[in-house]
Order: sequence, then structure tokens, then C-alpha cells
Amino acid sequence: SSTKLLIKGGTVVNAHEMEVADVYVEDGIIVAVRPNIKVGDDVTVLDATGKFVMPGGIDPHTHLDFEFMGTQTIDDFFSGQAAALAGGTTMHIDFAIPVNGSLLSGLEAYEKKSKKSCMDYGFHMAITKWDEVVSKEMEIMVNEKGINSFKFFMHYKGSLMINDELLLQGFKKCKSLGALAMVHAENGDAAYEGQRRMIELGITGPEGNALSSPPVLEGEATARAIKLAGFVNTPLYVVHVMSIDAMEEISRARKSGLKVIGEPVVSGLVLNDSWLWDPDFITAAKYVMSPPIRAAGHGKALQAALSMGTLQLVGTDHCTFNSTQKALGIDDFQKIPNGVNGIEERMHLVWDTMVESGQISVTDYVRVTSTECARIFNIYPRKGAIRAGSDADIIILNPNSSFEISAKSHHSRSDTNVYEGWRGKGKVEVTISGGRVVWLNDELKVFPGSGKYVEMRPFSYLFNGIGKADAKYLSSLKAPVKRFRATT
Ligand code: DUC
Ligand code: ZN
Ligand code: ZN
Ligand code: ZN
Repeated sequence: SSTKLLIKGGTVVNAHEMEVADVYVEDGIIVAVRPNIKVGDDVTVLDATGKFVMPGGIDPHTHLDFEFMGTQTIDDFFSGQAAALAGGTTMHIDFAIPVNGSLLSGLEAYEKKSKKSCMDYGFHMAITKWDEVVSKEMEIMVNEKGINSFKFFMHYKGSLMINDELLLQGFKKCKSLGALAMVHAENGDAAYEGQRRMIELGITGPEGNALSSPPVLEGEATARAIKLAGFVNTPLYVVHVMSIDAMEEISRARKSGLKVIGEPVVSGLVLNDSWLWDPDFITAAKYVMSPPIRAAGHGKALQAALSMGTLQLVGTDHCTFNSTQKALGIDDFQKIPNGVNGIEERMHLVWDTMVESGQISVTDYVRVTSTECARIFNIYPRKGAIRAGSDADIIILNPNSSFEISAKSHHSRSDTNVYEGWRGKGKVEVTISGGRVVWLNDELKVFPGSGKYVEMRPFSYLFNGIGKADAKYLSSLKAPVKRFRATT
């Protein structure tokens, strides 16, 4: 079939420039971007005059259909992606989780779960243990399965957490494969100790989550991961940077020339921990995630870091549980399933908080919500760009229209929303996914199975120069100087 689409008269925005132009799409691919494109009457025309035409958002960090803390996220690949599309996100990268430590079994399970996809998606793979089998499976992931990033949990002692020795082995393997190492950076041993302390003190409510793992533990783990990645000389991606402590470690590392990427998530940028003390359990519990949402001040500092390039792209950690599931922790915060929504809200909240407020430009908005993610995970310019040959994943944003967030109108299956009542400026009026208009006039038209798996290749731009640095180091070791002599 041939779907032909013309987006007329909008301001086309890419990560480094914008221009008034038309965008012509055929069969899911952008064919031309230039002013005054003439077409026949078999073409659907969308008027974008006075609006921004931008690459669809790419969310680098989601957990759909995730079995976690004794329950399952309420959003699966269909409902989570439908929500994403309604909010202007056209691709996400989810974390595939091993089954009993097996990467292949884990990926197989996620391949099944993602069959109902209605937008394009990719996978990171988590590493939860280390042995020869895992090492071999990492090779298969990179060389045959289209995965180019691996996440290591330094938190969740007793389940997902791995120790420093394994972290080093994993980093070395990532480097040899050209895959990007990612970390959830919290000191899991200390957070565990913090939880024991809370229980001793009789603190069992949602605030116990934040009190048991304060910013210093995030800063410590972030610094440790950065230093170990530097020791191995491989790039590092720090997921969900929630605190000034972690952000400052990333800033210092980048200034010293290390290849470290920092990903703030929307909740960390725009929320603060005040809700965690709400006397109503569910009101407070819906904000429980790890790392915890911090005291006011951290979010503002993260926004500033994003605007200055210290942090590079925005994710969500979308990991939704409804009130009934959150209530599993009514007597003990340690049993509250960790996670908040965001996949549908990210594009609007970053626009409202960063662009509407004047902190970043419209081109920077495209960079932090789409293009940088595509570059880091090596799918640019197929994704993250409005240009001939790229996938037709496109949004039309009206800067003069407004949005309002509510669980009553959102598309996630969750019965709550951590951004409930937020009103802001700048609305995604149209979402085009793979050349099809899926969101228009507040109506969603999505079909399970229409989303494609996007394979990601190793050795993204982050690996440029890494081999050279190693060669220099190794050649410096070739003629060792004997510093000590046996004395007689
Ligand atoms: N943190 C969360 O809040 N949810 C999913 C996993 C994680 O690290
Ligand atoms: Zn066709
Ligand atoms: Zn995490
Ligand atoms: Zn996560």
C-alpha cells in the first residue's frame, strides 16, 4: 500500500537548525524536506503553519510489561506505547531483563511481550550475574540480536545488584564488543543498611524509601562507576540521574575528558519529595521510585545541567503500578513497587519546563528528546531527524496551545498520574508513526503489531578514539623501566 503525506508550512526543527519547509512522506519514509512541495490530490495534507514539525520523541528508558517486586507493571507494550504516541514519543528503548540470569531467555520473553507493539522500539539488556555463559550471550546480543547497550544495577541488593568485581568484568566485555555500559547508580549495600535503620526507627511509610537511600549514596555509586569505566577506558551511560551529587560527578568526569553520558528523567527534573510525606498512603506511594525523587533544589539543578549540556538527554523510567499494586507496601515501604509514569508526559513536560521557561532553545529540545538518543544508540539519522531517507516518525507541536495532565484523560492503564493536574503550554497535536497519522484531534488510532523492532549496532560515536588511547597506553608499557634493583 502507498501512504502519501504532506506536512505543509510548518517550522521544521532538527537538533542543529530550523527552517520553514514542507515535509513529504511516502511509505513510512521521509522523501523530501523543502519549501513549496507540490503534490497530487491522492496525498493527505496536514497544515502545520505556525507550528513546529519535529522528530518524534525517543524515550531511552522504559519498563513495559516488567515483572518486578512481586508484581507486573500495569502498562504492557501496547498500552505503554499507545500512551507514548498520544504524547509525541514515537520510539522507546526498554530494558530486557534476563530470566534466571540467561540473556537469551530474557530476550525471548521480551520478544514475545513486544509482539503487540504499535510503535518502533529497541532493547537494552540488563546484566544481573556474571559467568562465561553471560559473557558469550553478550556477544550474541551484540552480533546477532541488535542490542548495543547493557545495564548494570548497583542497587537492589539480593536481586538485581552486582558487585564491583562483576561490574569491571561487564565493563571490559562491553568495551570489547563496542557496546555501551549503563548503570543504575546507588550504593546497594548502604541503601540496604539504610532500610534496616528505617525499620529500627519505626519508619515504615513511603518516605522511608527516600530516607534510606539519600543523594550521597547516588553520588558515591556514580563516582565509583565512572572511575571503574575510566579504569577500563570504556564509555559510560548513567541512567536516571536524580541528584546534584550524581550530576556533579558526571560534570567533573566530562570536564576531565571521560566519555560519560548523564540521563535525567522527567520525574527527577520536575518533581520534588514533598509528596512522600503525604498522610494518605496512596498519594505518597505513587511517587516511590529508585533512586528516590529528591528534595526541591535537585530538580532545578538538573534542569540547569541539562541546559548547559552537562546532562545530554531526557528519559522517563516509565514503570507504572496502579493503586492496588502500590498498596502492597501499605505496612512496609520496602514492598512498595518502585516506579512512576512518564512515557506520555515527557515531551510536554520537557517543553513546558525547559523551552517555555526559556532555559533551552527549540533545537536543543529536539536534541535532548530525540536526536541525542538516536546518536548514542547508533540509529541516527534513521531516527532523530527530519530529513530525506529518515523514518517518518514526526510530531507537530503547537506552541500556542495548552495541555493538561490527568489520570482521567491519560492513555496509560494506571489509575494515578504523578503529574496530576499539571497544566502547561505547548501541545503535541499530531503524531505520525512510520508514516501513519496515529494521533490527531485528541484521537488515537493504533494497531497492535504495527511497531517494528529497531536493531542497534555497536561502536557508536562514543567509541571514537578509544582504541587509540588504549594503543598509546599499551605502547607506554612496552619498555618497562626497572625501578628497583636487588641490593647485595
Ligand atoms: N527504579 C524504579 O523506580 N523502577 C524500575 C527499576 C528502577 O531502577
Ligand atoms: Zn506503497
Ligand atoms: Zn534503575
Ligand atoms: Zn529504570
